[in-house]
Amino acid sequence: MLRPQDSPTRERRSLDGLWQFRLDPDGVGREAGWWRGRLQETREVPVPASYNDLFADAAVRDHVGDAWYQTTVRVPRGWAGQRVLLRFDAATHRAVVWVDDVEVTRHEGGYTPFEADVTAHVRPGEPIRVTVVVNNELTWESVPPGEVEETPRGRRQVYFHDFFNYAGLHRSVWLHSTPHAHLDDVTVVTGLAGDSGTVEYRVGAVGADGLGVRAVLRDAEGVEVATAEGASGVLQVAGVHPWRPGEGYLYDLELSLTDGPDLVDSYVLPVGVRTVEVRGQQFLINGEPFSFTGFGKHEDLPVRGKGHDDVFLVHDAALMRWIGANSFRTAHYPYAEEVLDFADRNGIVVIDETAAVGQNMTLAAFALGRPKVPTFSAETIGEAGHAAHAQAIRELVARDRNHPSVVLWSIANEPESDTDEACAYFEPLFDLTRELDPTRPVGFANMMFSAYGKDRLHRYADVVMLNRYYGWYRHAGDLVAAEEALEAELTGWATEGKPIIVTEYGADTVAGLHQVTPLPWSEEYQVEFLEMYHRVFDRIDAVVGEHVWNFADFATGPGTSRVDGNRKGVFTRDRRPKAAAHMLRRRWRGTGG
Ligand code: BDP
Repeated sequence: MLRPQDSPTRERRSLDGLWQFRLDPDGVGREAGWWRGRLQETREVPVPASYNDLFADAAVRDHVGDAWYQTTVRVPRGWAGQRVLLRFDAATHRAVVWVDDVEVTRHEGGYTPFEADVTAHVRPGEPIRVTVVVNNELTWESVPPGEVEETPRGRRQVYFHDFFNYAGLHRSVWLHSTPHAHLDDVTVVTGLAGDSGTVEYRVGAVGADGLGVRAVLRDAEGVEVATAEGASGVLQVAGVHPWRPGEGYLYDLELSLTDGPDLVDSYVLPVGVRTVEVRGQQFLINGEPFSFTGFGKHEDLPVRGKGHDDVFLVHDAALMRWIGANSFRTAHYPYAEEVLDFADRNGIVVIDETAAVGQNMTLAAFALGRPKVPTFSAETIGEAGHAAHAQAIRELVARDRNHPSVVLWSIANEPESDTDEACAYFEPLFDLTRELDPTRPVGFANMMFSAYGKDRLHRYADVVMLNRYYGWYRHAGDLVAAEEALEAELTGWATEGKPIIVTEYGADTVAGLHQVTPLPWSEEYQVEFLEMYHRVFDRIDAVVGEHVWNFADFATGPGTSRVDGNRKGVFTRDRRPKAAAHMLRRRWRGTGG
């Protein structure tokens, strides 16, 4: 599936804006066929956005079940004779889509795109009614997992991860056109040898029997640097300008489907020429050791929830540059593609994560005070959950494999990782990821309960990724004991011969809370906590990455350990710096101020 784009042969029309919206708390709309006509008793909601925080109404915020969206759009008159597609960049967590009275597609998984060929159901120049039912329920079969409880007060969603279950149409919706004979897939793999580069490409095409494929690579000035013919090939780039951290140099790969002298279809893919490799305990980008500085982030904003927003895309990146962050992890789900495009153009390094979070029932029992159930079993995360996880990996890799900014796949966050069941569950998922993309290392973020000596999954991973909270969930307020424990554990991990990225370390901090003697929740404690980690990191060569948890405060479900959400942000939710931001800036930029 190629993204919508305007090219000499393709056009797109955005469906973003205000849509009609109706919650379906009793779950009657599917039976009643609400897509068959104008949706009744609606209010307007913006797309893209989560619906939860738009109306000061707990029934909307905490809704469990179906939510209906509807809009109309006129198919451009000029699209006669073209294929017409309806594309959703995401619908969280699943959706069914109708064009007028016809179901055109359904999709499971809240953070990857899907589309339907609607050519047979539209007439160029005429309007269509687009109806979508978006369902936000998390179950043992979904990624992430959850459980819907029936209570006397209605249905309640329980989930095992630490961020609010925002739902809705979080990303853009498009109507777009392609020719009938068309390119439908492209993969590039890049290489570097001295000052020459290679761009290996492979395209898929439909209805293209007897047609030719031509590939033209242009540099950032638009100068043609290499050409090739055929559905696959290797372009040689003499005097290559590599993509590198801090400098997002991109070429354009123009792919054309041709019929003799005639252009049938055309698609342009930005390409960064770079290599990634794990060698010993180093993480190499373009053959040079790379150290990750930055954050685990979230897609999370006041009012918008997880709705993608270009304003905060630009602002967050500016704050990351200000502080000296060279990278981030898409905790805990694939982010909007606009975010990766921006990272590509700006040389920001990305650890790309699936939505597999909360697969740890020991942690859930501890955090939610629930009886412990097995994580991986026929009654909990079983075959269906595993299949959904595999599909989530397939869709993530298919969507993001051509982004130079993405250097590492994270296939899960803090899963159970110390049991036979976890090994049986994860080994095939690591294999699958490598089969889908042999060019990037693969890992998962390990949780403290499976500390060094206990974890059994790291043997499948190329990089050790650790989320650690010594000084917070353990040894809270005692940074001396925390420092000893952290160093002892990291020293153990360092003997594994793999690079270590500390993918989370952080302390909840209420902005404006100050203490003379640093105590948890104060700005001073956050500073001293992070400084303690840095002392330890600097003593262990295998540590090649530090990602503070979190870039900004973010919304969570209710709970006694959260005050208006998770406060481990180095910035507040509205992006004001806490004292730790200035400390990190001194460390990461080496500016002394
Ligand atoms: C880790 C999780 C992250 C949480 C964080 C925390 O990976 O999602 O928000 O801890 O507790 O367990 O702040």
